[in-house]
Amino acid sequence: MKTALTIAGSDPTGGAGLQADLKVFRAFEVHGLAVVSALTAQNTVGVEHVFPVEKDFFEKQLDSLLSDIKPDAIKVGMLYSTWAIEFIAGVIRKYSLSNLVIDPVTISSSGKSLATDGTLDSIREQLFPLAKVITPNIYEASVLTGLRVEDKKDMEEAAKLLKNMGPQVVVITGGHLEEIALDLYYDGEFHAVEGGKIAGEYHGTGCAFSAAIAASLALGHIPLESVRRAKEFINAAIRKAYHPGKGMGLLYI
Ligand code: PXL
Repeated sequence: MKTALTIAGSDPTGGAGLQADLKVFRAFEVHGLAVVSALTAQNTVGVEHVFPVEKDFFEKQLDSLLSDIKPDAIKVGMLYSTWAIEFIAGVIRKYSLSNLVIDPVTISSSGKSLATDGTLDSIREQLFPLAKVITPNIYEASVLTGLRVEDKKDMEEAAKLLKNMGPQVVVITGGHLEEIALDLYYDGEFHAVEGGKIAGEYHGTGCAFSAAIAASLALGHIPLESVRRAKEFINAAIRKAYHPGKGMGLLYI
């Protein structure tokens, strides 16, 4: 059995965060490992509170796990604290880990901040050079590059800048822009990733998408194939989404 590790926040709704990631890993028949960066108190309407794990204990989780198991892929989601990033970069080098997927999470779909000041800069500087795939949405791509990313041309320009920051592959998800039903894949060349739009009104689409890419990489697929499989998986999950609460829909994963 291949293994994939998520380093992410806890979401009690099970729609995003590490709970969603573990379900995605299971759906891909990859054994899921999870290290918690922060707890959240939230429901389908929105994120109410964030409680970061203590630094020392965050590091103990990773050290203990990685001294025993070498994951076939890693997905990094919500980190919240800047210090977590330096430590993750350190263990990736120490344990020669590959197939790193970075979802540079900044805010929840309901608008709550899921990162502290400097987190995104630090992710860009320390984790992007180690990453196989990064999956910013249009908003995150704007913050990371300083460009206003509003149409396909902007997305292409941002993808080139992001690729220069070190990752092998950049996937900018366009689901948050009404006019753009497009995910842009760039590895030095642009590739079409078909399959409709990953809509923003469902909770956790970004989490599930990056987890699915990591699972597929863990299984040995190349990045383009992994992203295509992930996109197909998310589209199926959106088609079967449900509304157990009063707010956003949750994916069938
Ligand atoms: O989708 C971003 C995200 C990531 N991680 C956690 C979250 C959310 C959004 O709410 O709660 C834990």
